[in-house]
Amino acid sequence: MVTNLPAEAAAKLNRYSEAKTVEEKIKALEEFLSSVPKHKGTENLLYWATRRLAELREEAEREQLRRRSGKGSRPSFFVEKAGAGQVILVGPPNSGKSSIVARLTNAKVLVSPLPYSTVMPVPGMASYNDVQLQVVDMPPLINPDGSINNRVVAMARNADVIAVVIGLDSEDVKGDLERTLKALEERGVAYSLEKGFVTVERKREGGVTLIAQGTPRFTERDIRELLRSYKIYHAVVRSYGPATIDDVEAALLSAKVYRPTMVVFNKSDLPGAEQRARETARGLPRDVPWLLVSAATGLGLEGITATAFKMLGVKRVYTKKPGQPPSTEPLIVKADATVRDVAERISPELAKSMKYARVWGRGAKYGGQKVGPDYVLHDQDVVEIH
Ligand SMILES: Nc1nc2c(ncn2[C@@H]2O[C@H](COP(=O)(O)OP(=O)(O)OP(=O)(O)O)[C@@H](O)[C@H]2O)c(=O)[nH]1
Ligand SMILES: [Mg+2]
Repeated sequence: MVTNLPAEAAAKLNRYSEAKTVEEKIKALEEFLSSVPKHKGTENLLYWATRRLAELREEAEREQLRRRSGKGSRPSFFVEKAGAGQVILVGPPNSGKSSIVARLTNAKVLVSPLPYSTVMPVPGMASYNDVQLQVVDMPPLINPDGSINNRVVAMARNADVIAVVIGLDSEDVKGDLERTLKALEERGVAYSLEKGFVTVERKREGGVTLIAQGTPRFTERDIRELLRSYKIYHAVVRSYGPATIDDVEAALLSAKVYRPTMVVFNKSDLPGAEQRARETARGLPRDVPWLLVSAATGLGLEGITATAFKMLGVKRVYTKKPGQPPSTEPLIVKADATVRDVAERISPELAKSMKYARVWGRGAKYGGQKVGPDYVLHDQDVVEIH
């Protein structure tokens, strides 16, 4: 259903999109909400806007806490990112989240047979080859009273990768997984692009372009009409899976985010566990990989860091100077990084003055191949910039 937004509300939404600080965003969104008429056609919009407002308010509170941090402040629930990316462990109580973090990192975490033993997130660093990943132990996603822990959701929305941890000793493994994924989805964390997801990138010119992967439940014309009602005339809309027009509205409010997600079935050491995991995993979308691990024996745990690294879409690049061996510490770069990007990381001057580079690695035709600044690097390439 296409929302017929009054001009006033559309203008307020634009103010929200342009707002820079959290405070400005909150104010703009409050004004937007009060100017949207309440009827069937605006139901979803109101839902997403209210969600987003709650999230922004939490963000503001976090920022305030951080500013006040120092003596006497209560510990913050929020965990600053470190290393090449943040992987957070999300799931039902007792599934073994703390046990996994204890195995993968040096962090001091509490492992206990009692449910709800973890009450605050605890970060640790895990190494994958020579890359450091942050792995965060979390309290259970769903509270004892059945409500969703908002602060866990806030962390999930900010994380780089989500690992959903399910204990194979549970009486309802399938239900545990479904409830966890549903709670994430409901709170605006899309865990699979195959379920439908949209991004809207505003432009200055060029009209509205739709780039669709999968089969969206709307036409290019629906999109134009919807965006026009928001006074948006130039944008690139990317749609994944069976996305709906509601997903477009969620995208306008940044109320829905996609977070690469894997499912970790833990306690595979128990009898019959593997069979249960296989049956449960059958319904998962193809872009949600699953793993079988045991925090008790250590089996399969390195798969968590390896999968996270793949999902982060980063690469390790080793730089070297002519006549010298490559650096031992890699530079962590984005998946599509070029030689120029690497030069930029070393120094902006080098990026400007560089002529060519020599590359050793998987993509190179021969060791020391001469390439230009636009050459796209592979994981573990060695680069020498001239
Ligand atoms: N058999 C077996 N038991 C495990 C395994 N991993 C964890 N456990 C046990 O499961 C119980 C819960 O482990 P925790 O790591 O505290 O679970 P959690 O997910 O952090 O629990 P909450 O913090 O309450 O959400 C403990 O008694 C662990 O010893 C495993 O791989 N196999
Ligand atoms: Mg725990």
